[in-house]
Amino acid sequence: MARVEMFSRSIRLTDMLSRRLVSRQALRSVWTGRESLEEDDPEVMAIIKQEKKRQLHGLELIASENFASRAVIEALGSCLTNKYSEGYPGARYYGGNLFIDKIESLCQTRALEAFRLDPHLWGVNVQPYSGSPANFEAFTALLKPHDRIMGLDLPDGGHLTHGFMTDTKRISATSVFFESMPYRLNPQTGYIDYDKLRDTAHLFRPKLIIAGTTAYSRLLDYKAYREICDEVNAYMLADMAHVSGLVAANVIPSPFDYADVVTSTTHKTLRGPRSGMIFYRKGKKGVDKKGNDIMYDLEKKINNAVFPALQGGPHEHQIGALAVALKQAKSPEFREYQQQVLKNAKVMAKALLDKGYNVVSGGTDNHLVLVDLKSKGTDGARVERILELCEISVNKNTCAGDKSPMTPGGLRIGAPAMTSRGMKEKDFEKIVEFLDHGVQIGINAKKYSKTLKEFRHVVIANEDLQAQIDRVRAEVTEFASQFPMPGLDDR
Ligand code: DSN
Repeated sequence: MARVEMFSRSIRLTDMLSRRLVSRQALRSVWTGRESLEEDDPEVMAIIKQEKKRQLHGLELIASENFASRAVIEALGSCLTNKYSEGYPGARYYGGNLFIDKIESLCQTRALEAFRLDPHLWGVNVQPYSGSPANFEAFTALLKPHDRIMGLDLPDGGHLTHGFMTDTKRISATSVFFESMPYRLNPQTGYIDYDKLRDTAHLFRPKLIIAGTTAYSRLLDYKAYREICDEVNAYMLADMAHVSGLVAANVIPSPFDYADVVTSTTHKTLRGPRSGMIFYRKGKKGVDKKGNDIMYDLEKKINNAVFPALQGGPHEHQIGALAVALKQAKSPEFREYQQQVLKNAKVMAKALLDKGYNVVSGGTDNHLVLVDLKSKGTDGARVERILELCEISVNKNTCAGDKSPMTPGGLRIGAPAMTSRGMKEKDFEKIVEFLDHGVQIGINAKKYSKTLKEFRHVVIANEDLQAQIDRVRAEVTEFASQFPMPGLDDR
């Protein structure tokens, strides 16, 4: 072949290849929606990878957190996220809900089964987006604006939505739209003071009393709540968010034996997606003076409060994922897991007591331990920060009598998440060693700093403290990385 012809063929070939390359690049630059997250948004993907690494390498001890299973995460990231379905199964405001109806009905059925409830006596709404909406929805259903409620005070272990307000300010919307009166712990014992609750209820005459906690390590006396509610003619609402997994596994007493309404989140001990549920009584409530049946009227009120009063389209991907978690909650493996959670929390409480810590109420009957660090000369905020630098996640928490939620005296420590990674009693003893090291570093760091701001600066600027933190962090990550992570691959 002549050199000129060879040359022009090679030019044509180069042109063709570069045209192909350009068109491929052009194609690549056209967004189709089928790109993986890695291809589509490397920035978000990189942050997710960092968070995954944090979860894999650290010790997760926040009492309200857990690790959802792979099946739950798959349902959560499914096509169910695409659908609008305002209304309820069989009565929607949008077409195309045949399968969504099946998912939501299945979730309702499984919710009742998971808590061993007779569908003639109990119903459930699985649409609340999470626990705080569920509580406000339940209050809206049962009460008129400015009706009176009583809940455990937040510094004593109650939740914001149980009517929290300070001396000068109404903080939670539940204290703005309803009139709230707290009940508290007995400061000597660290247990709920039911006598005082009864006396206050007789004076305040609430329309609803909440039996629920977020930082209380003892079992609730649901029978006592029921009696007090009956004495003052109040609804009894149990918020079992923290303990719903333990209740489903039947390893602690159930609020369903006594309450009129039960609310819950679904991602704590229950190990589901982040979502909420409201259970309500159905059927016969009693008999009036003339001998006529009095029926519960909660179903319509609760359903209307969720939709259309306070929510729009339900998050059916959450509902699908919750259905998966509720099936898991009926398994023998789930019961074994919850039994292990109780054992691990007990071991943790004992190990802390043995090291001279002030464990509120002297121990635990559930999944968490509350430690009051004031007697150690430090506080929850400082220790939370040190532990965070050591790859241990806990949260600062008020103990009864604490004024500031930003620098409270306490630390709340939970067993559910690390038990989900397979940790047993001896591993929780090791965890207490790590916690103790963190507290000692916090106590040392406090010597160099007066304010929390100075403290935060000192712990990263002081080389000696840094070296101590680095040592603990290295041990923590080596220890935690040995345990498999449910729901995520280990890369
Ligand atoms: N934020 C939850 C907890 O940590 O207890 C309650 O909603």
